[in-house]
Formats: sequence, structure tokens, C-alpha cells
Amino acid sequence: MQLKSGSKVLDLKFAQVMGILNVTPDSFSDAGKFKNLDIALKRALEMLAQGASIIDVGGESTRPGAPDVSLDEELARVLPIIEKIKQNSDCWISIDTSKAQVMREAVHAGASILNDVRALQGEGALQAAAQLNVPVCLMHMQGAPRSMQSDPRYANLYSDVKDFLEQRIEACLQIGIKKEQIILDLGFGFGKTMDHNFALLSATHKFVALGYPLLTGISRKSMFGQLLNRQLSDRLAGSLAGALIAVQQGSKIIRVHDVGATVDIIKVLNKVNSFNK
Ligand code: 7PM
Repeated sequence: MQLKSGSKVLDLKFAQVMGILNVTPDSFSDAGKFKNLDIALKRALEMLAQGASIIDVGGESTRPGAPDVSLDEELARVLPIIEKIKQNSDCWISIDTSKAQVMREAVHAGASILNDVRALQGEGALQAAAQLNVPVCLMHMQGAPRSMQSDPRYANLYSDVKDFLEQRIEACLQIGIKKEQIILDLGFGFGKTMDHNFALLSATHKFVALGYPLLTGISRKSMFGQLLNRQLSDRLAGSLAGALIAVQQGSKIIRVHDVGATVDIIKVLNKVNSFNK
């Protein structure tokens, strides 16, 4: 299993780590802008040195509960850092956005994966993805970011998530996106209770069996905060345990804040699994 984008190839024989790079809103002064850009570049290079193979650049428009960010604002946040990373590294960059125009400009600036928490349901997003011919991550979300965490319910959790993902796969194939370009994501924390999240984590292997690379995004999420009674800064152990479970069940991309620690646990798992072949 591998991902292709232009001449780039990402081997998914072993799980890969995607490092989260949140692009903070720039201050009004130019000095502030350059400083933020510099901090973000340093962070990206640090995550790459720790073994990340993808940097996920997000302008925060897709964060649950976050206020909507305008197109111009989102472009101003993400394009400079994508360009900066490209000047310093040949790594894979994913762009966390739901806006077709951001997808286009980000890919032109050097991004090579589209990471859309709305699974290309936004205006023009399917068409943009098909034209750009880069891998796309389709994530499940129930409801909309503003309200999705108030009492989420499912008739059947597993089949609701599976049916949604299959519908989005079908929409992608219809418009000409190749099967090999599709990544699936269960959308932990997006319209799900703690128990929904852990039940989905335990069903990772069933989603892997659909035949697409699975991306798991659980790093520091509230499922660990609730289960373990831990603040955001204290969820590393929970997140690592979750990552290990996901990778053991076949998830291929782990989206995390703590790159070095996650790379280590994947190496341990790969070593152990090398004896059961
Ligand atoms: C507040 C709550 C801030 C949640 C940020 C978040 C995912 C993603 C995010 C995911 C994919 C976070 C989330 N989560 N993209 N973007 N999968 N593909 O914890 O699970 O980073 S935002």
C-alpha cells in the first residue's frame, strides 16, 4: 500500500506519522507575522527530525467550535508556511481545509494531500480534488462543528460511519478521483461521545478491511481527557496507548502532536510484529 502525488511516493507498509501544525492567527504587525512563520517552520522541521513523514497544515477553520475563518484569512495563514516548509524540506504536506480555493492554492504552493474533515462536501471541493489529483482524506463527522458534541447519537455507530464513508467514496469515484488516492478517517471527537470514540477505536480493523488506508486522529483528544481525567497537556500516555491500538489493527497514518514518542511506539510494534510473519 502506498500513496502517490506527482512524483512523490509514501510507502504505507509501516504506519506513518503525520505531525499537526496549527497555524496561529497572525498579529497585525509584519514583525509578528514573520515571527509566527519562523516559529511554525521550526516546529515543522522539529517534527520531521523526530520522524514525521507528513506535516498537516491547518488554518483552524475546521476545528470543532472554532469561528468560521474567511477565505482570505485562511489563505493568508496557510500559504506562507507551506511555501516556507517547501523551501526547507521535500516532505509531504497535507492541507487541513474544506474550502476548494484553499485546496487549489495550497497544492500549488506545495501541499500534496487534502485533509478535509467535511469529506469534500463543501462547494466545489470534489471537483477541486479531482482536478488536483492528489490523495484525499475523507473524514466522518456527525453534525456540524458548532453543535456536534451536544448529545450525539447513532442508530448503529459502526454502520452509520461505514455508510457515510462509502457514500463519500462513491462520490469521489463518480467524479474521477482514483481509488488509490482515497484515505479514510473515523473522525474521533467529531459528533461522538467518549464511548462512541472508544468503540470506533476498537473497530479499527473492520474499517481497515474496507481496503483503504486509514488515518487515525486521536492525539490529546477529550476521549482521553474524560476517561483518564487529564487536562490537554497531560494526555500523552492515553494518546500513545490509543495510537498503538490503532496501528496494531492496521491504521496507516497517525495524526499527532507528539511525533517522537509516537514514532517510538510504532517502531516497538513493528519490531514485535516482525517475528509473527
Ligand atoms: C479542538 C478540537 C481543536 C479538536 C482541534 C481539534 C482531525 C483532523 C482535527 C482528525 C483529520 C485536533 C482536532 N482532527 N483531521 N483535524 N482527522 N483528518 O485534535 O481526527 O486536531 S482538529
